[in-house]
Amino acid sequence: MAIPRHSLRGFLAYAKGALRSSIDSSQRVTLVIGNESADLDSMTSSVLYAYLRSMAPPHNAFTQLYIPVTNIPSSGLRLRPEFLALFTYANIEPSHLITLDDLPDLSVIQSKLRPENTRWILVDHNALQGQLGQIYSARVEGVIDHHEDESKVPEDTGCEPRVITKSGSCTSLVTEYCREVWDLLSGSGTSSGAAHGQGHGLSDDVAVVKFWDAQIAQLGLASILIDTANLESEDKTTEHDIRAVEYLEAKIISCPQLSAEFDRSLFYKRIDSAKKDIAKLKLHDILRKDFKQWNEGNQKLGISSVVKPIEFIQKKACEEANTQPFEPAHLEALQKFCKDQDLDLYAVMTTSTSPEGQFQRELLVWAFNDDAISAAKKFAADANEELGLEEWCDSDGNAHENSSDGHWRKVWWQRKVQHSRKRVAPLLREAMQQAHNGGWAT
Ligand SMILES: [Mn+2]
Repeated sequence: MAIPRHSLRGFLAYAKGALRSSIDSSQRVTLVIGNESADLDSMTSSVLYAYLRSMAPPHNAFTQLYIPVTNIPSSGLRLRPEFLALFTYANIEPSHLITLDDLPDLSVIQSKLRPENTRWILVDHNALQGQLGQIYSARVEGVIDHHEDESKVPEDTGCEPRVITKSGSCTSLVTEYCREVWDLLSGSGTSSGAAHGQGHGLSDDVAVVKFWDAQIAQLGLASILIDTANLESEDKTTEHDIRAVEYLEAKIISCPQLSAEFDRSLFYKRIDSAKKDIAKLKLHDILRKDFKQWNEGNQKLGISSVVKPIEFIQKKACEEANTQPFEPAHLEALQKFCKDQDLDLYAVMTTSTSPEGQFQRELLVWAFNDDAISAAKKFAADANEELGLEEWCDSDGNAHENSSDGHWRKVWWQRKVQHSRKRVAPLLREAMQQAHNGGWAT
């Protein structure tokens, strides 16, 4: 039997407790996990899917309960001010979110959470990375994603989805996949029996369910608006996003407590400015807060996405190192980050707005050994046109290409701004594979 209808807050508390007792008593669990950058889209995709699916699981589901996991330790939540801003709309707190801290420690996870007792559904990625991937990849039996298909999830996923398609936000695809079930649930809210006495001052169950629906709809809506710039980015917005926004907005508008107040653009602006409010964070945290890594052969690639320009990184590093502006403190900071992460090849992708109001991207690539240098140079040559790479100069007019001590580093403007890490990562990985196969001589 499906679990009764809860508020999101109630559901997360229930799921967290159920996960703990399933681990303690070696019971089956179904985990819905976003990618390791744990951005807003990954978090809301897993929460939305797990929440709706748990209220109406398919009849042959592995378990009735679907547990949403945000793919970072809970300490990472403080690096994501947009999460905190959004949580207030959904009446949840950081402690409600289920994170890697709620899974057994990696050193013992295999014995405490036996692979055969688990089923994994991937949202916002389609290949389970890192140690979790090494242990549980064969237990992945469902995916909803908008990244390039790595062909790691089996073609036949049984009663779970295998949806990998282009969209601005993965949350749009989750919304689309679940909307039929959600409509049924909203219609049957009065018979759930879970909606009594919730203290909202609402007189009937229908109103309570509408309020819960509106809370979760705001959670989903935030990601889609962030990922498509309030549906205004032509490069990113797809039909999936437009339809999902209409659907979620309708849920918010039909809730009497919220309909009068709700203003989509204002809502977007609030979450977006929270996301960009990273001035208080340490540079190290800024680099790791939206970070992804991959292994190609014996080489490790890492890419940080940063919502501020390189100039911001330079200033931040100088402040922290207490040096004069424009001394290369940021290079030391970046290099230390790479060392900590044990990277052979590193990229920083920045996004910012020009003084004229244009969306812009910079790309820094840094290779730390000969193989990585071959790959980086191959990438620079092959991807030059597709990404619109153009030499970047700092405010003194100096280009930023450096080759010394067995390193190579270069910074570009990426003029084809439609290409996010979703495209840049595969291009770098391809160059690494080809350089590794000896197809390129330095
Ligand atoms: Mn995404």
